[in-house]
Amino acid sequence: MDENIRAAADMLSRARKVVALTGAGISKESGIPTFRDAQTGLWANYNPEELATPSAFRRNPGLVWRWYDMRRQALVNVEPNPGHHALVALEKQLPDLMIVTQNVDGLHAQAGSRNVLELHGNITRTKCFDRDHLADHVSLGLDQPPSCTVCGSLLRPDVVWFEEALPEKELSIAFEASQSCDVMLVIGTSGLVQPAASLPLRAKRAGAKLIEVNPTETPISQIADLHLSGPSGAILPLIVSALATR
Ligand code: BV8
Repeated sequence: MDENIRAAADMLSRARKVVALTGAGISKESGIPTFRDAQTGLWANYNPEELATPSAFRRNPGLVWRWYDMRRQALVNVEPNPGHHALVALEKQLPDLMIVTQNVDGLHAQAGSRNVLELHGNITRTKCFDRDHLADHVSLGLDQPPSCTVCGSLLRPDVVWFEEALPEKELSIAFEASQSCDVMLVIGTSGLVQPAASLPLRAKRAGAKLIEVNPTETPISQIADLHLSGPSGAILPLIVSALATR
């Protein structure tokens, strides 16, 4: 592992532009279950991919609202972990670091990262279903979604559901950054959800080095130049200190 840490620091030391693509794995050590972790309690019988869709919300707005309310309540006592903080430290050494996250928990910004692109929105923001009117101060613990004060349609979390298009602006910035970076760190993602999962291949095809940080192999492992196997909260601080002491 030490050799791989040194090799990763070496690649980063030679990079001008770095992108860090993160998934649910980087938030696991903050206590947020990943999408592929089994759901527990009330939600054990539901598959996230079936709840995170417009059709699920149309069919049963209360159920979907309560699922997101539970996730928002869980966020109240959650802090960024050493993995998030390592990326803040990395940004100090590599000012041109961009974080492209699939996560909706807001932990990168909460840790202090300045250049964060949220591809799938943010669970702490709420908008209305019909016209995307943003709503603030929506209380936790409601059983049913409130109605928009502007147009009357139901409120929903400001996240990108399956079968919904990603925000055009963020996606084109992510595509451009993937195609122009020298190194892409791919951290804590199973690489299954499109179009985010296509970013590492875009980077590779454009000549970037890929460094994957994940306890398990993923489809991205096949094209990665380095696979550092382990939790990002342990591995990222090692990479950052190896880079700082070069
Ligand atoms: C779209 C917000 C089109 C909601 C999420 C091809 C092209 C385009 C679309 C598709 C396509 N094929 C299929 C599709 C449809 C679909 C899709 O990809 N389906 C998959 C399931 C096959 N894609 C879409 O629907 C996207 N929309 O393309 O629209 C379109 C165009 C025009 C007009 C209309 C439509 C929308 C996708 C976004 C969905 N929303 N989130 C919410 O959060 O509730 S995705 C959601 O799942 C998360 O945000 C996250 O992105 C994803 C989960 O993935 P990961 O982050 O990778 O997490 P996962 O649990 O899978 O893995 C965790 C990893 O961490 C594991 O590898 C594990 O080993 C590792 N790990 C564990 N512990 C640690 C760790 N790593 C490091 N440290 C640790 N300690």
